Amino acid sequence: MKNPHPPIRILTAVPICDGHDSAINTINLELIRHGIEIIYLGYHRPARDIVRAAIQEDVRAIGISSYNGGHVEFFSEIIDLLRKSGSGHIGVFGGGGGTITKADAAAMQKGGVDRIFFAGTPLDLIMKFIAEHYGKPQKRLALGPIRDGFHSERQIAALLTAAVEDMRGRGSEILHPSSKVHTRTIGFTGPGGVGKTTLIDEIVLRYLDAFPKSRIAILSHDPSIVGRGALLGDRASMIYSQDNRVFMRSLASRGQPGGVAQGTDRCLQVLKHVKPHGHSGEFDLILVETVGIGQEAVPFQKEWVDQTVMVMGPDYGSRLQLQKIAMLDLADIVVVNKSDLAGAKTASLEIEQRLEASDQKPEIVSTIAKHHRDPGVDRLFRFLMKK
Ligand code: B12
Repeated sequence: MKNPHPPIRILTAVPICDGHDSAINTINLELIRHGIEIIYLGYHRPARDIVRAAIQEDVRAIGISSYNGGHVEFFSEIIDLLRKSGSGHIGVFGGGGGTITKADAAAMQKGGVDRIFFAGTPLDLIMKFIAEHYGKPQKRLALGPIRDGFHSERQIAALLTAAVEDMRGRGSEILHPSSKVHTRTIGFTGPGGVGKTTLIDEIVLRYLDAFPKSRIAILSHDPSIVGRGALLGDRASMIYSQDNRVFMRSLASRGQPGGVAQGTDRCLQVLKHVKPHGHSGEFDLILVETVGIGQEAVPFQKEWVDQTVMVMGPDYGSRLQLQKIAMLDLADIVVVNKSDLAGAKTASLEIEQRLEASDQKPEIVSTIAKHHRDPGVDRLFRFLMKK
């Protein structure tokens, strides 16, 4: 159903060479409490990564927390990059204790920053500012012409927003779905905390290396309750997915049970048919990450994905619990991640025994995704590329 008042989406981050993330973590929580969907990019982030992510996520504004100096230049670089990429409509605001002086703030606001908040500002005042400046429904920008059949990141982002909000018709003028889909789509699912995001990031690294001209899209889901905010934080733990050849979009489940969001199928349609600028055709690979799922969930419909990967950790309770996990009967590959933890060997054996009863006969791979160049992830990558 069309949502008349979709939540405000704001991207937050801490600049490069700055590890002061405690303030932004507090502010993020307060924003979420006020119904805002936060895409959090983490700390030590260069301006170009922040701007790229803000455009891809089609956010209303960027909030930056800056404590280590260089803020005048950093904020101005963000505004410059936004304007150059035709996204000057994205607001920029932020704060940074006593590091940002009143004189600096005045210069920054003159240069296009909407507002700088100083030490001691009550959080209520920040929420009021956001509601007043970014809370009103925005006039949708024209998507502009598609050049030679290719879509800019801003156009892809706007099409995805239309798909999420179920704005039928918007964007159809620039999306001409070809009947044949060339894109390979892989779905990753599994309980929360098993390392799906890190695993996907490592797969991205290998794909970008193996196919130097390829383009990847990632559709990532995090949980939220209807009418509430959400912390969409997968980008904060990704390194390789910040590459220029990767387009990532974070979706909140907005009360939809089962691991995905209401607009997931429409978003996949968009991603399978757009042709990103500077590429030879459609995206080569789409990776979908679900919310951390429960035993009953079967998040992917058959026609959505070409392969499904079920990611498990060694800690699932007991052998009996394994019998109840529906996705173990449906996955093409089962990954036992965090296989350096105690109990991982037993887990692999128990899962293997459990899978003997499944018709699907999936491959089992043990990985340690947090280890760079983990041979288990190499093996998983080979399985994924074999098909
Ligand atoms: C806590 C802290 C640390 C912690 C950081 C923990 C963490 N994970 O964040 C630790 C101890 C690790 C640390 C380390 C360092 N720190 Co330090 N740190 C501080 C301290 C004491 C408080 C900052 C803070 O979090 N305040 C809590 C927030 C909530 O309060 P606030 O700042 O008043 O925030 C309000 C507004 O600013 C605004 N706001 C802030 N951000 C945002 C964002 C948005 C979007 C919005 C809307 C509003 C907003 O809203 C808040 C609401 O009231 C400050 C001193 C200070 N008083 O600012 C120094 C300070 C920032 N640190 C400083 C320094 C030098 C360092 C180190 C380099 C020290 C060293 N030599 O190792 C390292 C660098 C670490 C790194 N990797 O970057 C200096 C920076 C000097 C400068 N820029 O010129 C400061 C100013 C201390 C000083 N006076 O020398 N630090």
